[in-house]
Amino acid sequence: MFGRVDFSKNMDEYLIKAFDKYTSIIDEWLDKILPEENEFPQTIHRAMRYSVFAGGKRLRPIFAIEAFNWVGGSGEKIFIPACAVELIHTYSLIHDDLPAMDDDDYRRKKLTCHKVFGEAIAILAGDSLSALAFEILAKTTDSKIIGEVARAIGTQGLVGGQVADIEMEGKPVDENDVKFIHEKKTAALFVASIKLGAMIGNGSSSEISSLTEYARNFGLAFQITDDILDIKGDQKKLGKDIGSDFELDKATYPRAIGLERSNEIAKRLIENAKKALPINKDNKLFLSLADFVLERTF
Ligand code: GRG
Repeated sequence: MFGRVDFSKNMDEYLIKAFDKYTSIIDEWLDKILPEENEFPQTIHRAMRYSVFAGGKRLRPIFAIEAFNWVGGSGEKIFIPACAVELIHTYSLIHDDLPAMDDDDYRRKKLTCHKVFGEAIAILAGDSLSALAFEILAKTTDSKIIGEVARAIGTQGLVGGQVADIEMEGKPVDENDVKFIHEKKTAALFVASIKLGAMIGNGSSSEISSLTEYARNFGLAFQITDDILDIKGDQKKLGKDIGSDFELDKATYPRAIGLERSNEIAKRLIENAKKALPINKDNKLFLSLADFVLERTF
């Protein structure tokens, strides 16, 4: 029923199983949360579901759920907030793909939302995913955590990073410029997702700061490998057009410092991410996800 990523390529058995387990739980909750397609006005509900179920990896809700478990949380109270971060992530992808932004035709191996439903509905689908995310967070989560999520996607986070990204197109950029963009545009939502899980699970301040450090390094490395895949990736595996960063003369790590050094920095960040986790805990999934960033083809 749901579009799913095929996790079976070049990945270890443990990670394939973990992704399968988590994505099916997350998809079931997302299905319960999202309005039905036949609910009036149908077009917007179809567009929201089209993009949410287009086959994402669900990394951000996985971060939230795993952080919740890692700090000793139990029960089901993490699932709805975890879905909220995936709704926000999907909203950011829909808007990022719009003609006024990156102007991409494919995402998650499918036509982008605006290509199927038109620009107006795609903008509104993003808006309504955001509204729904905060509606369900408000019903389930304390205001401090909601504030963290809101801050992460505003001008100090995703929006700020996206603005800098747009304004630096075609301009000379150095490592600091791209680091700023990538930390805001990409790492901020990974950080907010992991903190949300740890805070809902009543994690200690030292647990929250370890996870925050892990997610910050992970998120930055993730965007660097995204930049690298835009140059060296396989369009079919990636599920979206490649070469678009180059076409738009985007501020990327490879453009600022070259491919070889970008690879080195991604590796160093992943080492830092792993080192941020205390050794007396079960870090297996977080460590495997960190390795996945360097090996990923999608
Ligand atoms: C306020 C939420 C919000 C958005 C407005 C458009 C925008 C500002 C920001 C763009 C942020 C963006 C799309 C950053 C790129 C992050 C990234 C690497 C996305 C791909 O993540 P994956 O690979 O995607 O986890 P899947 O498809 O697997 O979910």
